[in-house]
Amino acid sequence: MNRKHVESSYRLAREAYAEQGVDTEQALQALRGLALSIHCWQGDDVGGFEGSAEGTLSGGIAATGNYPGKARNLDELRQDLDKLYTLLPGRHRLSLHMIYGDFAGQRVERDQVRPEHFASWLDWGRERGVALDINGTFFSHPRAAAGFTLASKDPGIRAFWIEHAKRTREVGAHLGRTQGSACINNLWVPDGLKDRPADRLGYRELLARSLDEIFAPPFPKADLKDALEGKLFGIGSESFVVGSHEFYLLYASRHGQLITLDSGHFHPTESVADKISAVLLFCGELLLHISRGVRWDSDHVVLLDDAAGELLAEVVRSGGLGRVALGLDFFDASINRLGAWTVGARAVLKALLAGLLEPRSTLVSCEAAGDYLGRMQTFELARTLPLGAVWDWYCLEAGVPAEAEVLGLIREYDQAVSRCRG
Ligand code: RNT
Ligand code: ZN
Repeated sequence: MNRKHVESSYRLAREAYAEQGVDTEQALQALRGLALSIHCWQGDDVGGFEGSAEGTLSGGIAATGNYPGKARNLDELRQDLDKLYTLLPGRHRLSLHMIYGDFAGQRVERDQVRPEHFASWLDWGRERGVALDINGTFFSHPRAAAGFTLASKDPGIRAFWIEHAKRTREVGAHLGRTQGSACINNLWVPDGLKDRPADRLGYRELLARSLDEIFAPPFPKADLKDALEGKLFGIGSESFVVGSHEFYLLYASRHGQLITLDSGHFHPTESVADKISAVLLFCGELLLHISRGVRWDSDHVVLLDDAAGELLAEVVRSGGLGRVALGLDFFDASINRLGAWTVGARAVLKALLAGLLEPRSTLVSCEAAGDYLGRMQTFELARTLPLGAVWDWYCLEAGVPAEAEVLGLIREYDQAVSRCRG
C-alpha cells in the first residue's frame, strides 16, 4: 500500500467531509478512544478448553462449518489473538467465557472455577494492555442437557448453576480489580421450551429467584459490572425462552445490572438500533453483542451492512460512546477463523467511524425544521462520502494494514499457521 497515496486520498476526503460540517480529525480521535470487547470464542467455535469430552456446543447455538485450523488449546488461541490484534486499529478488550480458564489439563467443574484459573490470562492481558471481560458458560454441559439451568425445576441443577454464576462473578471481580478496569460479566442462559409452555410464570419466577441469589453478594462497580442477555428463541427453545428481553430489561433496570442487546436476538424486522436511546435514557449503560443474523440468530460474521451501520450510528447519535460496551458475538467455522474475527471486528470499527462521520448537525437541524427532504438527501449524500479513504488513513496511522492488505495477510497466516494444525 502506497502511504503517499493513502495520505493524499485522506486529504481530499477530509475536505469533502469538512464541506458537510464534519471534522474527520475529531472523528478519528473519538474512534481511537473506543475499545471493542473481542469475543475469544470465534477462535475455537465456542469449544473452550475444559479438558473433557463435553466439547460439543449445545444450548441452542451452533457453529457450522469445518474449515481447518481452529485453535486446539490456549496457546493456539493466544497465538491467533496476537495476530488478530495486529490487524485491528486501536486497543481492544478481550471477552472470555468461563470454559476458557487455564485449567492446566485438570478437570475443573463449572461450580469450582476460581480466579486463579485466569491468572495466565491476566498476565497475557497485562503484557499487551488488553483488559478482560467474562461470561458464565451455561451450555455444553450434561447438567444443561435438559435445556434448563438457572430456571430448572430440579433444585440440584439450579443450585449447581447458581454456584457457577457466583463463581463467574468472583472471577470477573478479580479480573476487574487486578487490571484496574471494570470487568463486564455477561450472563446468558439457554433455558426454554421447544413447544407450547404450560407454566411460563413458574419458570420466570425460578429464574428471578436464581438471579436474586447470584447478585446478592455486592461487588464494587469499579471492579465488576453485571449484564443480562435475553433472547427471542433458540434451536430447541422455539416456543419459549425464560430469559426474554422484557424479563431481563425489567430485572436489570430494577436491580442495577446492564441489559445486553444481541443483534441476533430479536425478531428479524425489529430494529435493535432503535432500542439504544430508549435503554440509555433509563439505564445509563448497556452491553451490545454485535452479531449478524441471517434469517435467524445465526451468528454470522458482522459486515458493514445497513443493520451494523444503523446500530453503531445510533450508539454515536444517542451519546452512547463510553456508555455502550461494544461486545462482539459471532462464530463462523466455515472460513479461516482469524479471517472471520478480523473482517467482523473491522466492520464494527468502520460502522463506528461512519457513525462518527455523519453530518449530524445538518441532519438534526433539517429534522427539527421539518425539512424531511433535506434530511433524506443528507443521509443519501453521507453514504457516498469517502469513508474508505478516512478508514485507510486511520489504519496506517495506527500501524495496521489498510483494507486492501487484509486478505493477503490472512491468507499468509492461513498457510503458515492455521493449515499446519492438522
Ligand atoms: C447465545 C448468546 C451468547 C453466546 C455466547 C457464546 O445466543 O448470544 O451470548 O453467543 O455467550
Ligand atoms: Zn450474545
